[in-house]
Amino acid sequence: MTGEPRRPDEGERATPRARRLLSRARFLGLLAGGAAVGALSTRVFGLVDGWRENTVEESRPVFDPGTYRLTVDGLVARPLSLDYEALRALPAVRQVSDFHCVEGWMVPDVRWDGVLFQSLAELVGPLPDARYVTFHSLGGVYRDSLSLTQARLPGVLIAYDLDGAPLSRVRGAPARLVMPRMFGYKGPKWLTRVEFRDRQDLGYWQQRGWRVDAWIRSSD
Ligand SMILES: Nc1nc2c(c(=O)[nH]1)N[C@H]1C(S)=C(S)[C@@H](COP(=O)(O)O)O[C@H]1N2
Ligand SMILES: [Mo]
Repeated sequence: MTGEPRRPDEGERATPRARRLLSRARFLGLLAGGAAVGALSTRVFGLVDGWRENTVEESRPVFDPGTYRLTVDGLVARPLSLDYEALRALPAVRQVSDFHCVEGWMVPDVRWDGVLFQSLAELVGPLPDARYVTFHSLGGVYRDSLSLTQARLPGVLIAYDLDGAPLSRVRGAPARLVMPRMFGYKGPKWLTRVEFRDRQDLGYWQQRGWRVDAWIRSSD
């Protein structure tokens, strides 16, 4: 995982396609060796772009650029409400990381562009009691949370572009949380509210028994 300021020419130097295909092939090879053929077949779509959709909402939330707001509120000195353009106008970074779902699939070398959580936190000024952050999706069905310390780790991003293009509806347009050191369920798609709190809120999957801290490597 890397996090660095975006440079305009970076797209040209992006991870060579060959490397991505190779690591994908390795991943599929591992699956073929270690898992049932049935499990492999459910991942065959991965040959197309690597992603499998995981959406619990009955229908995917719709992003309307005219009415969309990213609200940043709760225990902060200066609450914010950003429309899509204002979000995109904030200083941006590019971050490259492997995306892991706890179900066992992953997408290597995903390029995300967006705003560092840390930059957003500086803008709003968390109050002393703000120790947790809840990330809410449009539609009110899905949310998840991090401690403020976790959210401030390098590479934690409110992402709006994936591999150089704006997020599609299925990937969570217009923005999703990316926490590259944790499993994918910690990153709500269709992000609409970032809420600073004094206690940790239980997210959608935590209410159903999944761990609050979903580090990809347990040694972390
Ligand atoms: N709003 C919302 N965000 C979500 C989810 C969801 O169901 N709804 N699923 C999570 C899980 S479990 C994963 S692995 C990733 C999947 O992202 P994808 O559907 O773009 O592959 O989104 C996460 N964010
Ligand atoms: Mo997931």
